[in-house]
Amino acid sequence: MKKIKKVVSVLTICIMVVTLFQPLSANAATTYYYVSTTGSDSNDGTTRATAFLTLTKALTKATAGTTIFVLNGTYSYSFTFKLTQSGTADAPIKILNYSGHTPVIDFSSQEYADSSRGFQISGDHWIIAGLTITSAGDNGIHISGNYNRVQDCLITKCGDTGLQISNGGSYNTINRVTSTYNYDSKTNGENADGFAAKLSIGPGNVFNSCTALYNSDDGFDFYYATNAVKVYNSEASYNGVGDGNGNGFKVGGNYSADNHYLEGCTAIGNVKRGFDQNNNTGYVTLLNCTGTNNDVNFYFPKAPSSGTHQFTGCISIGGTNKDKIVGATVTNCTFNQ
Ligand SMILES: [Ca+2]
Ligand SMILES: [Ca+2]
Ligand SMILES: [Ca+2]
Repeated sequence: MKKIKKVVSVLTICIMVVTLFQPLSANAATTYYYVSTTGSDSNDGTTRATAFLTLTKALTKATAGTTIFVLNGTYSYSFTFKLTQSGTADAPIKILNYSGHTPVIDFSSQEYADSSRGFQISGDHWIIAGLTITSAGDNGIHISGNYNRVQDCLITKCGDTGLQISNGGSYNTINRVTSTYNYDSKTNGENADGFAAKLSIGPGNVFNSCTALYNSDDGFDFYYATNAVKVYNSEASYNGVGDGNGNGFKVGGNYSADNHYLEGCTAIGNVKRGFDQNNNTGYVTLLNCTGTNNDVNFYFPKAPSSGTHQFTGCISIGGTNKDKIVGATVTNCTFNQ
């Protein structure tokens, strides 16, 4: 009995020592802050009852492992949130809606200018989820960093592309984001896409179940991406306003050879093309993609410089002008040629 007691007390001491000397990183992984329209920036921000008033204040606390919960309400900002710090793979930095809440981040007081983005993510390992982001002077979200994730957000009424990856951004994942009614009014709509991964991105960028509707330029634009993008189960419909190009999925540009992959994607009622090669000299894979009632549903008029386009299980329905399919291996598709 004595022996058992001794073992138990030794164990207790061991547990206490372990608890006392837990590495700091374990604590860092559980740091939560709250932002509320009824909060105050002189609070400590660590509970709902002592929430901060501004996201600006919460972001001054953000290091690897920080989670910032944003509660219901509209938060108006006239400047860009520059997310320059980085999380890690195990401890990303998160900006999330508080469970069941639908906060709106409103940038309508921003100047209409190329520098007026809503969130500019040049850091790595950020997660932004559950926010409505509206009326930025330029992009709602611009990503040039790596391993970031944006999901379950609505991005709308921005003065340029809703969500853009550029400048080498790599391994970013965009899940279930809707980007709609983005419109660059001063240039009569020629630039604002729903989503863009264009102008020199890095590898590994993926869009899952995203929707681009009623944007002035293109739904998805991969102009001069210089690396392949993957898109799954996404929709680009009714894009094209004013001087906008009005393509659903613009999968190339500037004669860059980028072997993009699209699976289960749908393009309906875009002013110009549902799926548009746009001078991509690489080959594009389209698996189970459908174009319906675009001016042209599938427009691939040029053979790739190497390889062949891989079109499988694709369907073209309606459309004002005929599809153009050149240099493709076509399997089980119904094109209108
Ligand atoms: Ca712009
Ligand atoms: Ca354009
Ligand atoms: Ca475009």
